[in-house]
Amino acid sequence: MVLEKLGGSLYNAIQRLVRSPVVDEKAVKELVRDFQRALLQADVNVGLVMELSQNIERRALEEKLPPGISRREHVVKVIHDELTRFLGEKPTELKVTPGRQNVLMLVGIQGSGKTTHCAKLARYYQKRGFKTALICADTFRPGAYEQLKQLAESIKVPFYGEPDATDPVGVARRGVEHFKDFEVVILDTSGRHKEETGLFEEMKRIEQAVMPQEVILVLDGTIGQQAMAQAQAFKEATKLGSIIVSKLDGTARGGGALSGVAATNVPIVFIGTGEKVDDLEPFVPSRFIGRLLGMGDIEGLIAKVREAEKPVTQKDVASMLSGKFTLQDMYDQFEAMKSLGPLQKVLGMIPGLGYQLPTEVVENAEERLEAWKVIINSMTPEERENPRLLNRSRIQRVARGSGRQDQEVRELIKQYNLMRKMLRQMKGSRRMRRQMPFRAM
Ligand SMILES: Nc1nc2c(ncn2[C@@H]2O[C@H](COP(=O)(O)OP(=O)(O)OP(=O)(O)O)[C@@H](O)[C@H]2O)c(=O)[nH]1
Ligand SMILES: [Mg+2]
Repeated sequence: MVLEKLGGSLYNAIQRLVRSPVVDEKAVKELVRDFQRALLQADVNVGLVMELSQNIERRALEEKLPPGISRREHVVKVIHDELTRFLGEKPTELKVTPGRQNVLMLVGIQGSGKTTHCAKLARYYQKRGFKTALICADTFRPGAYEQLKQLAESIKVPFYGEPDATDPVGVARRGVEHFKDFEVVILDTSGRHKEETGLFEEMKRIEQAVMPQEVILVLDGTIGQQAMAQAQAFKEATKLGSIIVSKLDGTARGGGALSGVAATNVPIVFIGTGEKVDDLEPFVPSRFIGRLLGMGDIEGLIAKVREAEKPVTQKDVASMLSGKFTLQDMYDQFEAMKSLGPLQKVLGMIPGLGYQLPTEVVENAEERLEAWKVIINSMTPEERENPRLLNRSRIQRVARGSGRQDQEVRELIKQYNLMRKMLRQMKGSRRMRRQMPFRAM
């Protein structure tokens, strides 16, 4: 929950700046301070936070404004730019050349998710039509052979391993030879602590023996500050080409991973978002930045909000807050949200809102929208404007007219009353108004 608050607080800080009547030096400095606090809490390395925030402050205060751009827009853009520059502009793709053998060697410390991500990568390339195979060169951990073998079988990817082998270098070499007609050959290695020089030696020997096209570090997204030291240690020991950040499905925002990446200059290519073989996503920096800041997919959100602006600007949220809020307004509000995508997801993109709407309102809203539409259409215009008119006999009439149960009509009215109450509470609360969707940004 601390992390959610963090995202919300940064979002609020940016919103405060966006709405403040003057964007002066003081406002920028305040924002930069909030920004630092947020990043530090997200576990980003102190040195990097300082560098980033100094860049932001300097650019925000000194740069000449591009034509047609306001100071406040410029500041928000500078923040986004700096973060993006930090993580790389564009998504980096793994270089895999069709028609020849590409050996991808996965390395990382114990339990970081190497074996799991070998299988995920195999699945990923298999789906894209590459002739793919898996090799287990982990002779260190008992059970490693079985684990990868079973994963390989579950996705029907050819597998090479030697259950009783003790020399991982030999296994790796024979495996790569065995799959010489394959295009994507993924090599699992044993887990190692960065202190264990013996195991590091093993990794280097495997690398020399099979000359992989790509050495990929699997970095646990939940380890925080240790990520930097870890990434650096691996970069020194091998020809590290790219990074996969695993376990980003939990509460971790991956601030540590950000530090690790900046320290090594090695691009993140994928993120792991679960234990299953399909839980792998190409890494998109802007999305990650949003996640790190608790702002969701910023670009996606901005685009979607723009798209959805029209129907909502007519029904101005402010006028809703000023007291009049009819059933029709509620319906329009939910309908507009639906057009943005799954309701819950959209709400999750707006920190502060997701957990301030009563969950009953959010959870089943999407499913109920269709039913609500029919029910509301069966009401008279007066009833829609003033739902208080809906007494028992009117409810029965509406239910019959819409082919629904009385209970469902009552439920709709209950939801309406809940939402109206919530809006009343929000009325006058400037903080909350800032967090309303559709007026954001
Ligand atoms: N939630 C989640 N769990 C993951 C993810 N990736 C791996 N895991 C889990 O993390 C644990 C360790 O994963 P492995 O793939 O066995 O890790 P490893 O690096 O091969 O471990 P060693 O071979 O012992 O060094 C397992 O329980 C996996 O299910 C992920 O992206 N999300
Ligand atoms: Mg393993």
